[in-house]
This record gives sequence, C-alpha cells and structure tokens, in this order.
Amino acid sequence: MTATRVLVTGACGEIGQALIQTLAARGGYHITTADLAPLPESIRSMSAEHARGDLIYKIKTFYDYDFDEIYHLAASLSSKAEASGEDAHRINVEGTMQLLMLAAYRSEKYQKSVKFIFPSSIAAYGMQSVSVKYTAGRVKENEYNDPHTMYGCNKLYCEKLGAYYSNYFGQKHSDENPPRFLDFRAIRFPGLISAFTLPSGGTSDYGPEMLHAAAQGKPYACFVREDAQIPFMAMPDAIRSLLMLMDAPRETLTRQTYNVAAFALTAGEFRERALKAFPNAQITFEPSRRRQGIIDSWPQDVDDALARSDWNWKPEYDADAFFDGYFLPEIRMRYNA
Ligand code: AKB
Repeated sequence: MTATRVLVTGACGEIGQALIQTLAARGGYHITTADLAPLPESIRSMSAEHARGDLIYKIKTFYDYDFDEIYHLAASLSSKAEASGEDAHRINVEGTMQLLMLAAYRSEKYQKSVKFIFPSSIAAYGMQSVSVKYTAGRVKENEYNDPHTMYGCNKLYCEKLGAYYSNYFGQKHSDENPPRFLDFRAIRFPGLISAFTLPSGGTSDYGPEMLHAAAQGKPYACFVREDAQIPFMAMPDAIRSLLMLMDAPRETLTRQTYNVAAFALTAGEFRERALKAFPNAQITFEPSRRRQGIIDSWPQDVDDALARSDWNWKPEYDADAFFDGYFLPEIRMRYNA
C-alpha cells in the first residue's frame, strides 16, 4: 500500500508535535514538516523532510510535491497577534493563502482531491459584551461571527478563503465537473491543554500555564479574572478531532467549518482543581485589561452538535476525565509532583 503523503506546517507547535506523534504511531504516512524552528528531537525521526523557515518564502519548496493531505497548523496566536498585527496577518493570512493556492493548483492539475485541514478557533466569535457572552450560552458556528482580535479576523477570513478555493476558485465546478478538488475542512478549537507542552502567544494560555505552574510548585499570577470562562479541550481530544474530520467521508459533511467542545471552566474553577491536586499551589489573579478583553469577547462555550451528527465527534475527556484520567497522572510523572 502506498503511504499517504502528508504536509504538517507549524510542526514544532503544541498541536503539531502531538499530531506528528499520532500519525507516526498510526503508520502509513510519509510526513513532510515545515516550521520556523528546527524540529525537536522527540519528533525528528518521524519527519521524512523538514522545511525550516517562513512559509511565505518556503512555499516554493513544495511546488513539486504531491500531497494527499495538508494540516496547516502554523499560526501566530491571539495575544501575540494583537501585539504584532502585521506579522500576524502575514503568517496567518498570507501563509494560508499561499498554501491554499498551491493545493488548489496541484489538485486541479492532477485532477485529484487534496484534503486541507485548517485549525480555526473560538476567536472567530466576538460577543458584543460580557452580558451577551453569559446570556448567549453555547454558540453555533454561524452565530456571533464578529471577531474582536486580529487573530480572530485572520481565522474567520481564512475559513472563507478555504471555502472559496475549494468551491469557487476558477468557478470550475458544474454538474459535469467533480466538485471540490481542494477539499477544505476547518475546526474551531477551544483553548487546548497538553500535559507535555506549553503554549505561547495565546490568550487561553492561562489555563495550561496555571496547571503546569501548580504542578511544579511555582507561583502563578493569572492574567484574567476568576469569573472568566471559555471552553477548553485536552490535547488528545484535539488530535482525535483533526483525524476524525480528515477521515470523514465528504458526503457526510454538511458544512466546511465545525465547532468542537469538551468542557468549559472558569479561571476560578481551574484554580480550585489545581489546589485540590496541589494544595501548596500559589495562584493569584492579576487581570490584564488587554487579555481580559479578548477573553470577554470569546464565547462561554460552543455548540458542537453538527460535528457530533455529521462525523460522530464526541470528546473522551470532560472536566473530570481531563484532570483525573489525563492531565494529573501525566503531569505528576513529568514533574515528579
Ligand atoms: C489562543 O488563545 O490564541 C488560542 C486559541 C483559543 O485559538 N489558544
């Protein structure tokens, strides 16, 4: 059987590392990676080839490649993007557009479908006010699409760009032509938490930062208020959702962008859980106006009914399973805590 040729951009990031380990364990993939940084030792042997550098300039490297699947994970996350808007736009939008164009041209040239997975975000939503956030409840994909951040605007626009390249580019699709040579699919992720890696540049980072600090006995000043709530998900569930959406038969999908949800806790509830596991943890709250503003604009939780019905999505880790069945056992081993 020939191996599935897959490209993973943003390979050194949290999602990238976990995804590459899972693909390598599954087997049957020829994995090409791209990132600004060199690959960490832990995944180096899993990549057949690594393109190091800015995707905008590295894209030429891939002109002659014949990928079956692309996971385009490279991104500048929300807090960083807010501080450096032009860089974020270049990485998040121009990088995505270059890769979409490459995939669209190649799939058209070879008359074969290239599957393209794009991790979008709850940042694509924008709640007008805190009271709207807490009365709206679990938001659906087509509600509140009014992002308040550069990153959120970038993500929402790239969802549209992916739909454009797969559905309308060249206006080539008619009843006679097979639709969607470029098969674009996107997941709007909540905040993700890994027991093995820490995020950087995001705004949901207070969740993982607080828990990793507590496990290491380090003091942590949380940059949002105690009552701040957004949805979160365990990294293994995030990876499972990417693979499930990638593998879902096209005809079962009723849309191209899906919410996925697992559990939604307030920062105060994270602190309580951390203290229960690590009673000496020193966690205080020192909200930053800028980062609190971002969290206030993101929904309290999202409705993932469409992912559940279209491709059988269901998280394995709710809040209890996340702490007791994944995070705490792994983190205790990691930090000897
Ligand atoms: C961020 O905080 O920017 C990301 C996200 C929710 O997309 N983790």
